[in-house]
Amino acid sequence: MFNEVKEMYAAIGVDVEQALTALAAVPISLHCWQGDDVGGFEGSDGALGGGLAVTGDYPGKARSIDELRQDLEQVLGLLPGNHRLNLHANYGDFGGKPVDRDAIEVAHFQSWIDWCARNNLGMDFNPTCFGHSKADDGFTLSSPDSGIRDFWIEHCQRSRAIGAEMGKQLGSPTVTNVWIPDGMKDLPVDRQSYRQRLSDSLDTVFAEKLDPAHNIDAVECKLFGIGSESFVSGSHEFYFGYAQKNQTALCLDAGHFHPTESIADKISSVLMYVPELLLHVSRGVRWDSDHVVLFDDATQQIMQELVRCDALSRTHIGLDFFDASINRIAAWAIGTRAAQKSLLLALLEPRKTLREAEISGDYTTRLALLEQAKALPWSAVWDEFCRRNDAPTELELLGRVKDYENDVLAER
Ligand code: RNT
Ligand code: ZN
Repeated sequence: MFNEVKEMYAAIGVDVEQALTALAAVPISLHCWQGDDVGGFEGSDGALGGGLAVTGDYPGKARSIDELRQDLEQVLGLLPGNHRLNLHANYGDFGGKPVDRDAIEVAHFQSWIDWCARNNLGMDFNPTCFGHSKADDGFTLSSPDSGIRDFWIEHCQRSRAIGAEMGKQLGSPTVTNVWIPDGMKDLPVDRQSYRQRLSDSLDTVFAEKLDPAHNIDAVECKLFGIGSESFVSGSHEFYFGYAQKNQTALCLDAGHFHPTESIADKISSVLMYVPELLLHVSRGVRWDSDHVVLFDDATQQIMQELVRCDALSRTHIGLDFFDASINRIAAWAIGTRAAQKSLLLALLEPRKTLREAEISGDYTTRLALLEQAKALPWSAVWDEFCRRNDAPTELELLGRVKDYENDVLAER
């Protein structure tokens, strides 16, 4: 079957083996927070806050670092290819002791670095500027209170240093992504001062130059959140300008724009002005920005743009969703595989022919070929990729998830 499919693609000028090699070279950064509903391991049971909300109470959630690692190992076994771990600062190994956010150190993350080294994973990192009493009034780096700002500046500075050490030890740069929840439920009368303070705080956070071979800084915008419907300090325009001026990476989260706005069309523009891109592949549904990623038009269009713009080498692909209403391992695996399948489909496009049709004004051929590409048996190529990488094929996936649920999750 696979060989026939390969010939079919060869007939339209697509080299399947080349596509598989390219797919294998793209790691997806797995977000640790799908495993425990963004809880973390600080030992406090505080509210998540920051406009983040996780709904559902599916049994089997990871309650400790060991359980989260066990689950991640399971997920990694369900994914073809080599990936990365995206860790939030509140997931440190604090040994049961209270360590406030302005006191985190590399030592608290050493066991994660070691675990990643053993599992052949690169690491990405995030300061955690939510789920904390000092973020309860809705502001962190743009707060009018200088004491609050200083606290979060210290946390972000420490996070960058930790990110750099992760990247150094693992021999692959860590993307340290700053997202803050700052915003207002109702109409502000002084948007400007919040943005000025945010800009100043970020300048202090990024003042120390770190080796880009170890740490890459990224900033993440958002249009609105729960409780910040009218205003968010770190809007798209704000961070696009900031990233451009300071040449940091820009993070585009697929769920952080107007409900019908796609981040796919932004990629070719922002990459003209910022050096690198971080993607939070996610799925917005009405007011929620974090549903499990699907193999849908939005995800396919993002991956098409990365391939068509030849942007894979300048893009870090991460995921950002959390669903507690279904098996969390399934959520992780299905969402990640959906991103990978979308990338594969993009890599299997007859790019040269499509471009020739477009440039010569033959839009009929362009449209026909794009429709044709969807109907080709690309899923046989995906299953082959899974088999070569010792991962379950599409039809085998659910059984594997259910086995783990019965053997491990049901005992929790
Ligand atoms: C929130 C942002 C952010 C978080 C994670 C947990 O809207 O998308 O990336 O989801 O940092
Ligand atoms: Zn995000």
